Amino acid sequence: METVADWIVEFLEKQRIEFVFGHPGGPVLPIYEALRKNSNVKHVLVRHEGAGSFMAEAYAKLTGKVGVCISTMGPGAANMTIGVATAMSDSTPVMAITGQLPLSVQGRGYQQETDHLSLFRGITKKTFQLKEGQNAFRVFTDAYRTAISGRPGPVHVDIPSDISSFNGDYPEPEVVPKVSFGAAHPDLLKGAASMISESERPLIVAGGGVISSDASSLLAEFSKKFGIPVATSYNGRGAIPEDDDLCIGRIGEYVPAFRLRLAESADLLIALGFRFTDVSMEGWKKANDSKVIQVDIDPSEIGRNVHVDLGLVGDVRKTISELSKLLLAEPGKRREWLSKIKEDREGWLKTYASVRDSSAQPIKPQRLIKELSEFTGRDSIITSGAGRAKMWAASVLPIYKPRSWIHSGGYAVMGYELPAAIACKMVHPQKRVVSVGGDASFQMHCQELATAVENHANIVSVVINDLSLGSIRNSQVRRYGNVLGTEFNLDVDLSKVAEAFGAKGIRVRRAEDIKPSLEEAFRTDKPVVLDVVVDPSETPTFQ
Ligand SMILES: Cc1ncc(C[n+]2csc(CCOP(=O)(O)OP(=O)(O)O)c2C)c(N)n1
Ligand SMILES: [Mg+2]
Repeated sequence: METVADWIVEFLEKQRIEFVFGHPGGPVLPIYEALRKNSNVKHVLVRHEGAGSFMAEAYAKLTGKVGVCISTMGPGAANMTIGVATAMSDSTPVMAITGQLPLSVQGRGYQQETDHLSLFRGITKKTFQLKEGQNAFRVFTDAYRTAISGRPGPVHVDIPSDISSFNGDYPEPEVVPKVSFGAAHPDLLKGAASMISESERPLIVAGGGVISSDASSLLAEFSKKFGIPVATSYNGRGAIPEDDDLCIGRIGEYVPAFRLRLAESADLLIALGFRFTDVSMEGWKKANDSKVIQVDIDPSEIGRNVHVDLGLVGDVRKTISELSKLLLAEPGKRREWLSKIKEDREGWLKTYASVRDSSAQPIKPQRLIKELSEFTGRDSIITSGAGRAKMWAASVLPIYKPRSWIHSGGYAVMGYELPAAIACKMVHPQKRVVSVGGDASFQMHCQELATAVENHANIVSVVINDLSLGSIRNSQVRRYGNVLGTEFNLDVDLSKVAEAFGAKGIRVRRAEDIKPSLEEAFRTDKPVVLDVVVDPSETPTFQ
């Protein structure tokens, strides 16, 4: 005999989930008791359930496993929604568990009673409530399977406290295999192969689907073998190293203009798990006579935002693998197109160099990012959330590997980067993990520095401090010529905030201090906040 809660924790252990991020209240205590007894699934006590849900989301993006967050009923559940919504935007497999009143007293308006299923319905693939002790294990398994199957995404499981503490005999938990899709249909693959062979200037646009289907190394091979360059979305960053000759870089908002002109001159776009969203399409238009092949695991995404000439429904990795069998390697064929890409990129780097190396006071964010990139190198994990600060990281801080750019993606949510970095550091304590965010964003979840200190998650949090909600302030000035509600009057010394939580804080004001401060940060045996006061007039718009 064991409780449903014991079984759930054993089930998570069986799926090799190492961390559960949560903050308890009365109705989830049976689950906490089960977690206490199991030393292989570690509970991470967060200061705010929103941060817990961000950590679960980042854990899933980093590891490809399911991220689990847990809260009490009512206010805890409401706080937890933000990371779940983030997961929904980015197709991240997350399981949000809420405690609930016992079934016998539901519907009587007890303290904190909330309809959790309605609360989570619009931000999950599916919501579940465990209503019977005897079959709870089946429903829970189904919820988990839903999160990882097909196009992954978040699920919510509501657990009344009388169910979590229900005693019974349940089958041993088993590993739940991912129900995945195969490659697209062979006839369509043949069509795609002939479109690619005929194309003179093809361009692969790689989205988050390349990362989540673990297709990155295959993509790099494919691109090289057939001479097809690659551009990415925010979520596709790391699908191919950004310094690869065949990589144009991220396209869409806030990128160097040459990338957009190159995308416009392609005669064939091969979209791989790429959704042609507004942010990826900003600043450029597909040429009228260019063709589009779109591969996606979700049929509803095909043709959703642009006209598609050939849609392939299937797993991206398996589809690339099958497609490469149908194509002839002709590395010399598109020499002109490929050398133009290289030249344009090198040309842009030269023009960008002057501001990147600037020692002006106040600090130019471009200089900060350049210095930072020398410390992050090829093997770090970078997290980021929203605002101008994230644009800098998303535009000019190079990313080289899949699952090393952990970003709030489609939801573009403030407050994400710090909790996300903590989760990543807990998984990879030996790697450098750096969060890059703005001052406003940092102040949304800076309380999690305490969680970082408690868990020895020695992240480096780089705050690009312009004493404002910079990106929104910019839009206000542009549209109305005035500002309201986008400037802070109080200059909070974030380095002192860090110290109060037991982390190290360094405030940086001069360009020449950036490097020594970073050296110190990466040497320190504690989480570090680098509060970098920057020139607020700089925006991440590039020539
Ligand atoms: C939770 C949340 N609230 C509001 C917004 C809207 N928003 C986007 S960027 C931004 C300002 C961010 O300021 P900061 O973090 O300091 O970055 P900056 O733009 O100044 O570099 C705001 C308010 C958001 N994306 N997420
Ligand atoms: Mg700011």
